[in-house]
Amino acid sequence: MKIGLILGDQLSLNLPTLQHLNKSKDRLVMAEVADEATYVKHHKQKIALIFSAMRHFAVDLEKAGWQVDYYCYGEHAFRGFAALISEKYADAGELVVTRCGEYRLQHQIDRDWERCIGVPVTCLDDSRFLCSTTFFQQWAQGKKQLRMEFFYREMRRYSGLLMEGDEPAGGQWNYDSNNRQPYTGKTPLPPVLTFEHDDIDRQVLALVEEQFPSHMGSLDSFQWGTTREQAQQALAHFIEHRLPYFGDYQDAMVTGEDTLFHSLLSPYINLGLLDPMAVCQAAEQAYYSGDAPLNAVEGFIRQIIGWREYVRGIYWLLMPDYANENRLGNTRDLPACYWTGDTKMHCMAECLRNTIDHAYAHHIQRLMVTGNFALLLGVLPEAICQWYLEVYADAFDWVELPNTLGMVMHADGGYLGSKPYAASGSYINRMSDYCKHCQYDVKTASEADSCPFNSLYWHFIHRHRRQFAGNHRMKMIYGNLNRMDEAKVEAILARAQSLLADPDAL
Ligand code: FAD
Ligand code: DLZ
Ligand code: SF4
Repeated sequence: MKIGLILGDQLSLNLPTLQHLNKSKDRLVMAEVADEATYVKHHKQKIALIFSAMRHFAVDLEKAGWQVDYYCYGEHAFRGFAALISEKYADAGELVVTRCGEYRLQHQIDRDWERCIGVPVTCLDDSRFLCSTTFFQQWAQGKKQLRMEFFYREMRRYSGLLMEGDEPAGGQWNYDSNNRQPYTGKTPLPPVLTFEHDDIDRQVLALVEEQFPSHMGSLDSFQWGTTREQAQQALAHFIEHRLPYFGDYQDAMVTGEDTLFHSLLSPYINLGLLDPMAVCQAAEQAYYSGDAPLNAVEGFIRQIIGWREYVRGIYWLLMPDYANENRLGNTRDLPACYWTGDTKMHCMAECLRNTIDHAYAHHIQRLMVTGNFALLLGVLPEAICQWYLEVYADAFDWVELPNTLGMVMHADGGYLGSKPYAASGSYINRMSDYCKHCQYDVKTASEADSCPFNSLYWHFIHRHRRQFAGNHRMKMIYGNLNRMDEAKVEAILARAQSLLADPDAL
């Protein structure tokens, strides 16, 4: 007999493990284990989503004729998979597992498992991505600089998505110049999709409340779908109600509106409940049937076959050294508000509320508010990366790390952006209504009530002038700094220093 271990983010019926095994002879193993549930202090909703989705997937597998041994949290004494398998399956002929999303666990498997477990281990490549790690390595080889846009075009050609022969649909690869407007309220907001909890959900929610009481968040507002069918409903809901305006309002932020026109599909895609290519095909279909404009559909598809595949490629190209990068030499810890949500900065309070209540924040909230603030403060990349890995329902190291360490913190020197995404309060003011509701003044940088993003932005630009003054994309910013009155610069820097002395007071 062979056994197949199915991990919590491998909930796909086309998983290579299932193709490799024979349902009439072999057994599948799924387990909720402390090593995975506590290697960081995951948000309660993230654990609940994963456990419930795992339990529902086990039912689907049994319905499809598989024999599944499922180990529920708290009902067994194994901390991790290796101990469980060596105790229960020492007589298995082979252990089959699809390669892990995260380096941490894959490294343990490669290093220890055959020796500890005493069973031959076969690792299969994960076919659920468009771009294999080998293809990405070949693509990256010999290039001085990697750029997502060029990778994305390769993926468009390879997938055939939005291609008309050899040409991109509409004649352009990228329609971002038509996107990214602030939200004015003219377009009605989409309806909210909710799912009823079944017995499995209720059992898991009670279990998580009992076993992980000190983890972030509350389960009262748990709204995630936990089955394949619900994930499909979420996709259909997005295509009908949100996709048409996805591009227009992709970067907008509005007080009290936690999702706007975003898809909320990342947890389902990352867990394996939705196939990324099928998601893109559904969006493409909406364009060809006239239900969504090209700027929206292209922008959405780019996030999935572009950014999502690109960050995974970077992760496997550069791990494990990547996780230790800190090119800006940051040392600070995260302010307490990242856990409490308690801050006078209205933009931060809004994004943190969304995070704490829903284990969600949309991309621009993550990048330009909570991320930007950590960058401007000079937080240690390890500390902010761990936070992002803990708090979002969609967070797995392979996707979180490049986004945080690379895109937000610029700690890798620039694989995900040729310049840091550092921004002052003006950007937040342009893209949101946050500043209207804030105690701080977004128009000033050196006064006692000045927007902290403004003062810290100029401090960041000033303190990193040796790294960035030669960057041609930052020439204008350094030109502005050089032209600023010396006394004004001194006053801004002094105000920033006082903020840096006590960020918890903000
Ligand atoms: P939408 O805005 O509707 O986008 C559609 C889909 O595109 C997403 O579901 C996702 O699958 C994909 N996507 C969009 N942007 C990215 C990106 N930059 N990288 C990878 N995929 C992308 N995404 C995760 O899935 N897991 C993470 O742990 C994660 N951590 C992040 C940390 C930081 C600091 C930042 C700036 C971004 C992070 N992202 C992460 C990317 C992005 O913010 C989320 O994918 C997105 O907000 C999820 O919400 P959505 O499904 O509504 O996305
Ligand atoms: C994130 C997570 C959590 C919280 N719990 C489990 C678990 O109990 N059992 C499991 O199989 N997977 C879990 N996961 C997902 C794993 O961390 C993920 O599969 C690995 O890190 C590989 O990407
Ligand atoms: Fe955020 Fe500054 Fe605007 Fe306040 S004024 S909401 S701190 S950007």
